Amino acid sequence: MTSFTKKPKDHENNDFELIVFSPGRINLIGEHTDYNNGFVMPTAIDKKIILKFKKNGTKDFCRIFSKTFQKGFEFHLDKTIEKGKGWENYILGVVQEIISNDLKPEGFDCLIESKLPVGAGISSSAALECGVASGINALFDLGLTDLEIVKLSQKAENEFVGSNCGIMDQFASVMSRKGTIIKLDCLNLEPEYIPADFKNCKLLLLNTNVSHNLADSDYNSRREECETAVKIIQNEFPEIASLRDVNFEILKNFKNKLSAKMYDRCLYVLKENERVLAAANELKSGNLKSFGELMYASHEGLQNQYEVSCKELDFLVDHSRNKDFIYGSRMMGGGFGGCTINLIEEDRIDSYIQEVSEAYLQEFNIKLDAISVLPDQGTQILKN
Ligand code: GAF
Repeated sequence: MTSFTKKPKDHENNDFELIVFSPGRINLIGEHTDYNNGFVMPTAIDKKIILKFKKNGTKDFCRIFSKTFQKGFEFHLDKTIEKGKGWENYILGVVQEIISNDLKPEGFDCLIESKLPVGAGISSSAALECGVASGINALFDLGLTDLEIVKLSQKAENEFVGSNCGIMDQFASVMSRKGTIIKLDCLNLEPEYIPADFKNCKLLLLNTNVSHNLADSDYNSRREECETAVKIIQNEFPEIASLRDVNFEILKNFKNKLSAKMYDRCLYVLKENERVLAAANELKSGNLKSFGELMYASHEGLQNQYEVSCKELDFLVDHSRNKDFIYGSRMMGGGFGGCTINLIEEDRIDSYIQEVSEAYLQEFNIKLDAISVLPDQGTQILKN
């Protein structure tokens, strides 16, 4: 694999055969539940990565250029693909996964432009993986279904990148429908599409602009803690496959057999699953205040029991409290930085952004970024 910084000359031409719009995602509630076979409520948003593809006439030579990073790299399609650095691996991992599925793409060029901030917790990585998988699939008529693209992209992130993520981000990026929120059962991957009717409110993301170093390893260790707890419970209940099968009573009986931390992690997951189910009903019934209270409760669990928040996120959530025009606020995504998601009355958004940005700057000397988001369609492909 070779890296370069100059955009290839023929990437100037507008002769790309197809354009893929691959969205980021938000998650209203249901954090760290996906890899425990639980429930989540994500959707794709109107901020996307745009990927242009064309065949380049070779059997196996591929060339990628990112307009955003002003960097590119080229590689050959091979059974074992050499690892690159950072963002390159999300692409290389997907290509490797496609090849190991015995599919036979040929050489291609790909030009990428991202409108998604990296490290903000809106899943630029899943958008990149799914965008690449969808583009190669369409360019070479490989016949992968949307769900296969979702699973293949997650596997690339797990095995090639080494981040043990669940399925939520890839599922939301590909399968979302405009104007709806998905209530996803991660056990059977059955989505329910709920109209995103937030009345006089909007969803506002506040990006802390911090992403703490240990995010990946701490994420993986949370997952391990849950899996170890399941193994301990399996000693007495072999039929239990994941935390999804554990109820509050069983968990209570294991309190002395699990470490205090492990017990807290599991308790959080069980409660968060309950909150997602309740939140879906509140959204369907239009009870936005109750919906918002569940968001606050979710944050509290993530902060104190699951311990994946950080002081910047906590500050933003605390700052939003006791304001009658903000119904709910919580950290979103894996944690340790990134964004909060806020359900806020539309006509108060501008003044709140100004006020909270000043307070945040004063507290941390960091600029806050506000991102208004709309629930949008999953992956879209335009053929030239
Ligand atoms: C990250 C992961 F990629 C998701 O699978 C999910 O676990 C999320 O963190 C936490 O809910 O975005």
